Amino acid sequence: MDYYYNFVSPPSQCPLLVARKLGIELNLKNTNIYDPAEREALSKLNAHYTLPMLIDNGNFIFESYAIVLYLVETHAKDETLYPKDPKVRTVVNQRLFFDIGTLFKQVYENIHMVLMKLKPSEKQELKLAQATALLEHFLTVRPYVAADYLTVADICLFVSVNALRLWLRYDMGPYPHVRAWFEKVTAAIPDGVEFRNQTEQATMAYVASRKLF
Ligand SMILES: N[C@@H](CCC(=O)N[C@@H](CS)C(=O)NCC(=O)O)C(=O)O
Repeated sequence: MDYYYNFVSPPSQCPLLVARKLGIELNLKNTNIYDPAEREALSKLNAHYTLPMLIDNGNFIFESYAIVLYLVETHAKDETLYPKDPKVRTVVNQRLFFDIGTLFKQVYENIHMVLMKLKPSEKQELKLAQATALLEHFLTVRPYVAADYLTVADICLFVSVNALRLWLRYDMGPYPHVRAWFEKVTAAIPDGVEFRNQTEQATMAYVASRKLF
């Protein structure tokens, strides 16, 4: 499977981690979306021009969580990462949609301001704090975001919280359950500590190259 991605981009990181957890080896195609030639080549494969994208047997899949679900549906040996029980699966889906439509959306908006060298507005900061508080609440109810065990929702939300730390240097002090869960998910992902270190180095190198902080 060819995987077009950029390591600095959080949406590219979720399928990478899920593939790692499932023991899938992806054919990695590191892509720079800002290079005109690479962008042109990507546009021929993906009308949305976005990373990440997976190609499997002529199947072109974009949207990171669609890729994540494709990987579990096609490769998971058991159903723990994406449980089949409709009651549990609904909670996993709800957390994924919460991330893409609320938490990561706010993280992304705030990162966008950083990339523009602007300060996020009070409203943006408030919305981000509210979304993070909601994640904290989920984790007061259960040890993982959707079940009593790790699911794909934990891996995707883990990437969003990692982006909060790296891109926004966010103060996680008020969110003790999120902090404890973040360490637990790090331990549950193969080479989770290494992933954190690598994303930190890659993000800091990018930030330095753009003189953002
Ligand atoms: N919802 C999409 C977001 C993908 C996305 O926005 N990717 C960015 C990189 S972080 C991108 O490719 N941007 C290029 C562009 O919009 O031109 C997903 O989860 O895959």
